[in-house]
Amino acid sequence: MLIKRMREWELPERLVTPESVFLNRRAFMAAAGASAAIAGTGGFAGITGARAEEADPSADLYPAARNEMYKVDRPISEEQYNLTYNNFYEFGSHKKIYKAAQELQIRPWEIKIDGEVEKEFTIGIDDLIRKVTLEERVYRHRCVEAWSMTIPWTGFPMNKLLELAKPLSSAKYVRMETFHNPSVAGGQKGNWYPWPYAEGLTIEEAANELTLLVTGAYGKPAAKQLGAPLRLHVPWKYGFKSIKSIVRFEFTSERPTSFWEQLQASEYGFWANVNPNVPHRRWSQANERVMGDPTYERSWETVPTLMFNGYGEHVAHLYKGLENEALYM
Ligand SMILES: Nc1nc2c(c(=O)[nH]1)N[C@H]1C(S)=C(S)[C@@H](COP(=O)(O)O)O[C@H]1N2
Ligand SMILES: [Mo]
Repeated sequence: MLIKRMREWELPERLVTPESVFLNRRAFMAAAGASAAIAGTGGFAGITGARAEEADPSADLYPAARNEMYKVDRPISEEQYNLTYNNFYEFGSHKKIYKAAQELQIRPWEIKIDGEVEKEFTIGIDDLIRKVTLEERVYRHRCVEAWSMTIPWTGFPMNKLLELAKPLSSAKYVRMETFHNPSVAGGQKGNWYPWPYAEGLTIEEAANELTLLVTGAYGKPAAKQLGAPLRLHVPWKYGFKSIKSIVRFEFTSERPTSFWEQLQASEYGFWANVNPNVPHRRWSQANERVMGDPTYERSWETVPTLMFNGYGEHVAHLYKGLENEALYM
């Protein structure tokens, strides 16, 4: 008997939200958005981040073809839930920041590539998007606060950005930075945070096939509260690594200090790989509450958290020889 060992992200099709359900919902949401715009309430448009007067120049690239390599064993989180339950401290230190985030202007949007690269340069988001091929990938997202969602991202492998950036061999890390503009992002007026938000990966992590630079979600350009026009998603790490609204990639030989690490290094480290066996200083990481999924949410059910959030087969090798580091916080 031939037994094909399934990779953890290749779980059976029947466990994924049926495409038809997803597409029907997408059609429904689009219709709801259109009627809100017509009614001039702005209510729904305020949630999606799609204002009538701001046509997204990349809209023609959506929906991108789904990469069927990446499957998960959970239904896709409800879009409306995902769009109204967010961490984006630039707009407030609570989950209901979606309205405030609509103030962010996402065009023009310049991205700086600098540090230890062959040649530093700046590129507009639309030039960048047209140099790569967008694809859709359904990924698990696990916040360090012990909740999770399952999201159909659109984006491109970060490896493509490395090809464009041409880091020197001396560059061991890439440091990423979010915009800094306290006049639109009220949270940035609070000087008790080390703005701008920053994160970092090793070059090997950035080059891993799973590491995705995200431009969209749910088959369209990303809503502002999700970190438009360009954010990271590293699905085997706690959510805070997945920096939003990136304006700079700096290549460096020194390990960067990230936003949360600077605030509280004893609780939020550089590596932050998901591990159910290593508790946070103040709570267990053994389980997670599945958000935006009616089945789980109604019952307030939690499910066990998986090592490397279920992506160990792809990434465990990155940490060989680093056993003495704080890999899991
Ligand atoms: N710039 C920036 N990026 C950020 C954050 C933030 O506050 N600011 N929060 C992080 C955290 S803690 C999580 S869980 C995810 C949340 O992404 P989501 O709102 O799309 O679920 O974004 C991450 N990226
Ligand atoms: Mo998070």
